[in-house]
Formats: sequence, structure tokens, C-alpha cells
Amino acid sequence: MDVNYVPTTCPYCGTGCGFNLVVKDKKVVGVAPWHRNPVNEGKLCPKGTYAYEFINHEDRLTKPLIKKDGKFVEASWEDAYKLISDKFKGYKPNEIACLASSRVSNEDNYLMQKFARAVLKTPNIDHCAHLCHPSTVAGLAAVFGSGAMTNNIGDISKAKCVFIIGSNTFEQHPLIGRQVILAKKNGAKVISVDPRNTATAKQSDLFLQFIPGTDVSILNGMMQEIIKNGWENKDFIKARTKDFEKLKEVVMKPEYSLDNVAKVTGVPTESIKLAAEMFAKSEATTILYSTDITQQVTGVDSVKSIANIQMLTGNIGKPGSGVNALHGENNVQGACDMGCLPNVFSGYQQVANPDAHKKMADAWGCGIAEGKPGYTVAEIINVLADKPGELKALYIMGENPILSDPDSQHVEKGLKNLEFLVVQDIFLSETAAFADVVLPAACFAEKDGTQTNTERRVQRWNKAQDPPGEAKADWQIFCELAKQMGAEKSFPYKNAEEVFVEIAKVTPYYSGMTYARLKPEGIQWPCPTSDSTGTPILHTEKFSTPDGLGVFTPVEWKAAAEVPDAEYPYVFTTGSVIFHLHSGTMTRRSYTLDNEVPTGWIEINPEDAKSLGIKNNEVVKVSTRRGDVQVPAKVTKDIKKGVMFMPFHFSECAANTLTINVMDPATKSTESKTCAVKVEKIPEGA
Ligand SMILES: Nc1nc2c(c(=O)[nH]1)N[C@H]1C(S)=C(S)[C@@H](COP(=O)(O)OP(=O)(O)OC[C@H]3O[C@@H](n4cnc5c(=O)[nH]c(N)nc54)[C@H](O)[C@@H]3O)O[C@H]1N2
Ligand SMILES: Nc1nc2c(c(=O)[nH]1)N[C@H]1C(S)=C(S)[C@@H](COP(=O)(O)OP(=O)(O)OC[C@H]3O[C@@H](n4cnc5c(=O)[nH]c(N)nc54)[C@H](O)[C@@H]3O)O[C@H]1N2
Ligand code: SF4
Ligand SMILES: [Mo]
Repeated sequence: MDVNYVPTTCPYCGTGCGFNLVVKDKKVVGVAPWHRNPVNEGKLCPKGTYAYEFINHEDRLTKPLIKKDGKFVEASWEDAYKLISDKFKGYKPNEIACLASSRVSNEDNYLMQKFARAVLKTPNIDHCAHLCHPSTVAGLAAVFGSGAMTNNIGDISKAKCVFIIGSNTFEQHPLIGRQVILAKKNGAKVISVDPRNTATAKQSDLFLQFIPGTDVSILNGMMQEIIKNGWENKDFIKARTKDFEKLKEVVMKPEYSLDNVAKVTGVPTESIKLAAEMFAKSEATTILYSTDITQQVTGVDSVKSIANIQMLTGNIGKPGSGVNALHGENNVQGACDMGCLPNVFSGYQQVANPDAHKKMADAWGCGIAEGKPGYTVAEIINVLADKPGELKALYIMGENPILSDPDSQHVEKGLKNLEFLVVQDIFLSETAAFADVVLPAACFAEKDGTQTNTERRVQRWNKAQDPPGEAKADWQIFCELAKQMGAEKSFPYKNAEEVFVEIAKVTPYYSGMTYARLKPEGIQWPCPTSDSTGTPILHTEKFSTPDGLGVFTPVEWKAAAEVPDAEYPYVFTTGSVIFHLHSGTMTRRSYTLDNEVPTGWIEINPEDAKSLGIKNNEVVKVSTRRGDVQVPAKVTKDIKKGVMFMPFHFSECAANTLTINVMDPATKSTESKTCAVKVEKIPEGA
């Protein structure tokens, strides 16, 4: 028997845990701990533990598929490439858009944006980061000059106060949750701000159960209380920041008095007061936040408020502190770093900057898309649905917008308006079903590459088995397609490492990295030179703004886009559970995970259930202005009265049938988190 252990990193969440794949007779059969990995020290959550189960599932795509008369027919790679090339050549650059993926490697993503810009010459390249964390990038860039998580994962255990807002850390980033437990053991106090009494909230010393969408109000209220009591860090404010007076003008307004904030947020004044005191008086306070802050039209405001309160209390640039935006997917940081965004090349070099444009055109040795930002993912879907004919072809790698984008009917309408859709995935997803051509991709265990976790750590994937059937690594598909389209000179790579060499060459943050240097535990960017060991904590001496000072950027609280009314009387919010990831293409094909949580539900407070006459487990009808679904009720005190919650993983009760597609004008992120909902009993016999 031939058994090997191949070290790799987890394909699920942005924590980026390391583990070994157990390979027996050339097939992956298990996961074994990798004790020395600095992120997780050998520990894993259930998704990591069972990350091998979907790999050899019978549903894996093994051959290209071409749709003929409404049905998929297996095809050769040659025929698939020819069809795609012929079709793409028939469209103008602005008629094509590409969606890259937070789930695939840096090498895969880098080549997709290069293929979009250098072969298709289209500026329209984006990915789901615009559904997830754009407000982090925009909000933190305004205050600190840079948008990444400031400290490292291990550093969280050094905090004396951990303030968690809009992150269900214990379910969504469980191995970061472990650091919170370690901090507690070291004497830290934990404060959780959430509308639901989540697994995370249950670990906290102080739980502020508030109304969704009132984050800015609570943060401004806490800042007023801190300033009133003189708890602000005067030395830090003086030495490292500017515009403190502007902050005071806003947060000292009567609207943000404790009494008012209590009314807006539904949290007792005493709890807000105590939170402000615990926060400001601790030696080191860290903030953890995630998408419930960012996936709202008011997302940038909340992120700015978080940055403001950390500067006010001097909790930046030192151990146990920081603004720790927990990025969601395994490689969402990397997909952004690689330039899979409509406004930047890799390393956040602006496409509209003529110097950056020339640098990339020279490096790639060809003409590239004009230097103006293209459409974001939400704009792409809106244009498809509402302006038929403007965009004609779409190439999606590793995303499943039918289940994951808000307002599914709107997404479906958009995809149906396309003349030509290519989907490159490892499974025939709900979105792939709409494609004209489906290309079978190799999964994380079947290819070499790198991915970048939430603490900016670039780590390796190592090939452990061959892909099933004729499936190929995503980066390889782009090389072959580029060749078919006559652009082989710009895509000369023989392996993933050669792609990484080019990434390092053109991407300042990655310049000092090589595959050899990434062994064994990865490197955190910025790593500008070959002798740099990377950067665990950002902004230790100065911020990344032009003058090095942090800029207080006060914001006023604004209500969510759609608030409850007589017809839709409850606040609706959505999210994830520990056993499943997103549209569930992988977790629902992992026997153990699927067995734990086989379908969805809606969480309803007992008082609301009583007034609606609904019992636990009863199937109910849930509707919004967009659509309706039928789903079992979970009656639980863990959710605030007046608020309803659904996980969004399940196609049979898809939460995004209900959500609203409104955009933040600044960041183009959508409001997949909050809208107004109605819940009804289904009459017997109906
Ligand atoms: N198991 C699992 N882990 C995951 C994922 C997954 O699908 N499954 N997805 C990954 C990805 S891509 C992401 S982006 C992250 C998401 O990570 P999180 O954002 O932590 O997860 P969510 O469940 O989306 O929501 C977090 C919490 O915000 C609360 N909340 C709802 N509305 C509001 C509000 O208005 N304000 C505040 N402050 N809180 C609110 C919800 O009740 C919920 O408890 O998780 C990553 N990890
Ligand atoms: N209502 C609601 N909607 C949400 C959210 C929410 O909390 N509530 N969360 C949002 C968030 S935070 C995010 S990040 C998005 C996620 O949105 P998506 O990224 O669309 O969701 P996934 O299900 O992760 O889709 C990834 C696809 O990639 C495929 N895949 C995996 N590995 C590979 C590979 O190596 N190569 C290729 N080619 N394909 C691969 C998978 O099979 C899957 O089909 O959803 C968003 N939607
Ligand atoms: S915490 Fe995230 S990265 Fe770690 S094992 Fe779980 S899903 Fe994978
Ligand atoms: Mo995400």
C-alpha cells in the first residue's frame, strides 16, 4: 500500500488553516493534522476535517459540456475551445464580462484577469469580493490608506478586550474563534454585538443584542461615552491622527447620547455604557468584524466607525489590537490582490493610472483593455437583467451567482439575456445549468498553487492526486484558450510556479516571494524584497496615507434600504452555518457535513412565533417583495424579537430568492443582509 501525506491549506474559509491530505494509491482518502502550521497548529473545524470527502464525489465534472438543443452533450477540449474562441472573437471587448473566484488559487485568478484584459481586452473583470468586503477596502483606505486586516491571527490571543461586531467568528472562522478563547484564558473580556445569540455571542462576557443595521449608531454612542469620560488615548490622537475635531462634531451630537442610541439599537443604556468602558480601559482592544458589517449599503460607514473608535482609543499598530476584518472565502484576499477587480491590476495598481497601465502592457507584451474601470459583479448582473444586449457574453470561473447573489430571479433573468455563457467549475452548479459551455476544473487537491488568507499570509496548495477524467487546472485552461485565440506568447507557462514568478515580478506586495520561500508556513505581505520575512502587523509606525497620519472620518447613522412596514413587518437577515459554505456545492457533497445539516430553516423568536401561531419545525411561507420560499421554522430565543434569520446555502429554500438587490453607490456592494419580510402559516391541505 502506497500512503503519502501532502501538506496543503483549506479550500473553505479565509482563516487559511493548514492540514495534510492523506493519499492512498494515488487518491486522496483523508485529512491528517499539520501541527506546525502557524495559523491553526494542527486543529481544524468540521469543514477542514472533512475537506477530502467531496474530492472524488461521483458528481465531479470530468469532460467539457456543450449545450445542444437545451441539453448538455460531452465534448472534446478541442471542440470546446474552438467554440469559445469563435464566439468571443465575434464580440466587442465591452460586450464581454468575466467573473473570477475567491475559491481558486492566486495563479488561476491572475491568469483569468490577464486573459480578460490581455486577450478579450475587456475591463469587465470582478468577483464576489464585491458582495462581501468592498466596504472594508473603501472604508479602511479612507482612514488608514490601506484596506487589509491590520494584525495577524495569532495576535488576537494577546488582546485584553475582544470586540466582535457583525462576525459569527466561532461558526464562520472557527480557528480564529480559537484565538478568542486563548485571549479569554489570558484574562481578556469579550464583547459581542449581534442581533442573534450566536455560538460567538454565547462565549462573550457582554452581549449587546441589537437591531440589524444600527451598527454606526452603537459605535458613535460608544465614542461619545468614551470622549465624555476622557477615556480617549490623547497621545495617540496627537501623534498619529488628524481631524479629531471633526469626529467630535458628529459623535458628540445629542442623537448619539446613550438614551437615543438605546432607542435606535434596542440595547439597554447600561450595556452600551459598560461596553464603552471595557473597550476604552483595556490595555489592548482588538475588533473583529466580518460581512454583516460590510454587506449592507451602509457598510463603508460602519467600517469607518470601527477604524475611528480604534484610533480614538489608540488600538492600532500594537500587539493585541487592530481592525481585523475577517475576510470570508479561502482566497478572497488573493483574488483581490491578483487584480480580479474592475479598477485595479494585481497589487492594487489602478487601471486608470497611465503608468500602471503601461507597466502591465509592457510586462504582458501586448495591447490591453483601455485604462478605465469596468463593471462590478452587481453592475454586470444589473446590466444583463435591465439593459439586454449591452453585455452579450459572460465567462464565470468558480462562482455560483444563481444561489449567492441577491434576488435570484433578477440574476436568472440576467443570465437568460446572455447570448453566450461559459462556466468553469468542479461541479455542475445551479449557475452552470444556464451555460452554453461548461469546462471541468481541477479542485484544490489536484493542482499546485498559492492562496492568501485573511491575515495576508500567502500559502501553498500542493497537488495530491490527478483531477478526475479530463478536468484541468484553471490556470492551464486559460493558457490553452489563449493559445487557441492566438495569444500563446503572453501565456507561456509550463506550470503554476512559472505563473507565480510573473505575479511576484509585477505585484509589489509579493515581489520578495518564491515557491521555495513560502515553505513551510507562508509569508504575510507586504514582502517587497527577497530578504523580507513579511509583515505580521500593519501601521506600527505610520499609516499608509500620504502624510502617514490616520484620518478621523466621522459618519452619521442611516437606516437600512428596506425597513419593516405593515405588509412586511419583520427584519430579515441571512448568513451561514458552521457545516456549510455558501451555495454548498462542496459541503453538500461531503457526506459527513450534509448529514449534520441536510436542509435550511428560518429562525423565529418565540414571541413572534406565538403571535403568528407557528410551531417549531412547522413549514412556513416566507415572502418579500422579490419572491417567496417554504421553509421549516426554528423557534428560538437566540434571535431578537422582530428579526428573522435564514442560512443561504440551500437551493430548495434559497434565501436569495428573498433578498434585495440594492447597491451602495460608493462601493457597488449589495445589501444581501437586511430587508423586510413576511412570514405566514401554510393553511392545512394547501
Ligand atoms: N461555515 C462557514 N464559514 C464561512 C462561510 C460559510 O459560508 N460557511 N463563508 C465565509 C465567507 S465568504 C464570509 S464573507 C464569512 C462571513 O462571516 P460572518 O459575517 O461572520 O458570518 P454571517 O453568518 O454571514 O454573519 C455574521 C453575524 O452577523 C449578524 N448580523 C446580522 N445583521 C447584522 C447587522 O446589521 N449588524 C451586525 N453587527 N451583525 C449582524 C448575524 O446575526 C450573524 O451572527 O464567513 C466565511 N466563513
Ligand atoms: N443572502 C446571502 N447571500 C450571500 C451571502 C450571505 O451571507 N447571505 N454571502 C455572500 C458572500 S460573503 C459570498 S463570498 C458569496 C459567495 O458566492 P460564490 O463565490 O458564488 O459561492 P460559492 O458557493 O463559494 O461558489 C463557488 C463555486 O466555485 C466552485 N469551485 C470550487 N473550487 C473550484 C476550483 O478550484 N475551480 C473552479 N473553477 N471552481 C471551483 C464551486 O463548486 C462553486 O460552484 O455569497 C454571497 N451571498
Ligand atoms: S476554520 Fe476555515 S480554514 Fe480552518 S478548517 Fe475551518 S473552514 Fe478550513
Ligand atoms: Mo464572503
